[in-house]
Amino acid sequence: MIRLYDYELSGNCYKLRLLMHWLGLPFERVPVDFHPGRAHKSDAFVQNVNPLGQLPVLDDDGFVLRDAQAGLVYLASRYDTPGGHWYPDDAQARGRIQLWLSTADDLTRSISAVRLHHSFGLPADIARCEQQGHTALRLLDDTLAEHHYRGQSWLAGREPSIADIACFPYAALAGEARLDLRCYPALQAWIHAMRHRPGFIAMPGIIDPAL
Ligand SMILES: N[C@@H](CCC(=O)N[C@@H](CS)C(=O)NCC(=O)O)C(=O)O
Repeated sequence: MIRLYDYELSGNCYKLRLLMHWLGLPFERVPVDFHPGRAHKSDAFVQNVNPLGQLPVLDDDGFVLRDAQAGLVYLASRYDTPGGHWYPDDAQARGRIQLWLSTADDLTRSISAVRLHHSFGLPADIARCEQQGHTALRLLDDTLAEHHYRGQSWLAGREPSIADIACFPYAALAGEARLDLRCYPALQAWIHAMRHRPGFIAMPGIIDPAL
């Protein structure tokens, strides 16, 4: 059984919940009191689960893996159907996906940091993070607009991949970081398309259009 060390409000944990849902994988959630408990920084967590004191962490029958992007690569490689679209077996597609997995980390360092500051009062260099957040959102918007002209709706191809899942949460949660998405129309259309994919699941701050 797969276990996910999880926090309901974490966009990084949500990435793995979303992929496991779309893959139809059963999993057990191990709730971690990120706020206010800071349980991810406890001695027990740092010594036994993740030395970096971060969420999410996957445990697949004793194979323990920290980092949301690493988790997406692992789960899609291990559990997607042969020929599946989440992490295609194609060198160029994987190169493009890796590019967006790196951008996803930029979104965590920028938009997630501002959101945690506004929500929980955690310290952050707001001006710098806002500027970096907008840089990443602009890059996503420009890319998606260009892809749209070529009849391609997703970040790394004609089908959604783990690149889309990795970048989705903190782009969709930008409003909670008080970043205005109105100047990113292609990005907004992509968020809409993600939310309307069959089998989509929500998280607080990202609404399920079916509900
Ligand atoms: N690169 C990591 C970053 C994970 C991360 O920053 N997680 C947040 C929760 S969403 C966290 O644990 N923050 C506490 C910290 O960085 O000390 C990943 O993608 O999983």
